[in-house]
Amino acid sequence: MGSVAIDDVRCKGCGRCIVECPRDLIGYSNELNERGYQYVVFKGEPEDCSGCALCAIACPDEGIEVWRRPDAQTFVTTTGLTERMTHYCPGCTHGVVHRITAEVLEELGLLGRAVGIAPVGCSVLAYEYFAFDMFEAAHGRAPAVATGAKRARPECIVFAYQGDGDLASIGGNEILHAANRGEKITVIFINNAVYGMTGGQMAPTTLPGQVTTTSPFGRDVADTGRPLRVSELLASLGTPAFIARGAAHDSKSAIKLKQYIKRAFEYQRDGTCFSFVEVLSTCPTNWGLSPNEATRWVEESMKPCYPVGVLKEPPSEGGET
Ligand SMILES: Cc1ncc(C[n+]2csc(CCOP(=O)(O)OP(=O)(O)O)c2C)c(N)n1
Repeated sequence: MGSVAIDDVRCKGCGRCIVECPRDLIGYSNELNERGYQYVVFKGEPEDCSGCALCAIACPDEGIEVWRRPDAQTFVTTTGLTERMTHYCPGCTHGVVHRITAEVLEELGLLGRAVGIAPVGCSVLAYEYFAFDMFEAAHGRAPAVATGAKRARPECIVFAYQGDGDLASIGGNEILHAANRGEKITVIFINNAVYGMTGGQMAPTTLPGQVTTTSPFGRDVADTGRPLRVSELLASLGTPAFIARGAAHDSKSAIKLKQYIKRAFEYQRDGTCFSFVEVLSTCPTNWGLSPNEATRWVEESMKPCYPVGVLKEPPSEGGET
C-alpha cells in the first residue's frame, strides 16, 4: 500500500500521472491552482493505492510523493535538486531528466563532486534546480567548458546538459571532437526535435515532414537533409565510449533511462571513457500537442527514427579497442 500526496501548487496539470496510474486513482480537480493550472487530485482511499509510484516517476514537476523514502519530508525526493519549482511548460520532460540525473549522482555518492554545464536552451536555468555547482556556457560550447573543467579538476564529476539545437547544430563541432578525444566527461543530450526556448524552430533532429515554425509545410529532406542521429554518429568513432539513447516520456522509459544515466556516470567515475546519453524528450508547447499527445508522439513518431538502447559500450578490461 502506498501513501500518495499531490502538491497542487507544483502541479501543472499535464495529466501524465492520470494515464500512468494502473488503478485510475488520479483525476483532475474542478479548480485551478494559484498558478492557473487545473491540478490533479488523488481520488481513492490510501488502501486503494499499490504504491507502485509510476505517477511520481512520470511527473515532470516533483509534484507527487508516494513515500518512496520513509524519511521523506518534501516532494523533492533527492538532495541533488533544490526545492524550486521549474519554469518548464506543462508536460515537458526536462524535469524528469533533472530528477533522474540528481538521483543517480546522489545514489552514487557523487553529489559533492558534481559539476554541471548547461548552455542556452530551455534548460538555461538548470542552475536554479540542481543543488550542486553549475556553469553556463555559450551556445553549443558545453563540451569545451566540460573538457576544461574535467582536465583542471579530474576529481570532479563533470557533465554537459544540452538540447538538440545546442548540441547537434551550433555545437556539432564541439561534441564531435570531445567524443573523439575521449574526454572523461558525461553528456546528457535532450532531443526534443526542435529549438524549444526560441519558439520551436527546426533543429537537425526534426523529423521528416515535421511542422515547425521554420518548416511550416513540414521538414523537406530534399532541402534540409535527414534527421541527424547524433548517437549513431558518435558511436561510429573509434574512441571507446558509452553511448545510449533512452526516453523520458513515461515511467517505463524513465526507469530504463535512469539505468543508462547511472552507467554513464559510473564510467566517468571509474575514469573509463567518454559517456553520452541521448534522451527523447517532449516539447508539447512547440509541437502543438497536449502533454499526453506528446507522449504518444515520442512513442509512435520519434522512436522509429531514434531507436532506444545502448549503442556502444567500452571494451571490457583487456579487450580490444
Ligand atoms: C550564439 C547564439 N546563437 C543563438 C542563440 C539563441 N538561442 C538560444 S536557445 C536556442 C535554441 C535552443 O534549443 P535547444 O538546444 O534544442 O534546447 P531546448 O530549448 O529545446 O531545450 C537558440 C538558437 C544564442 N543564445 N546564442
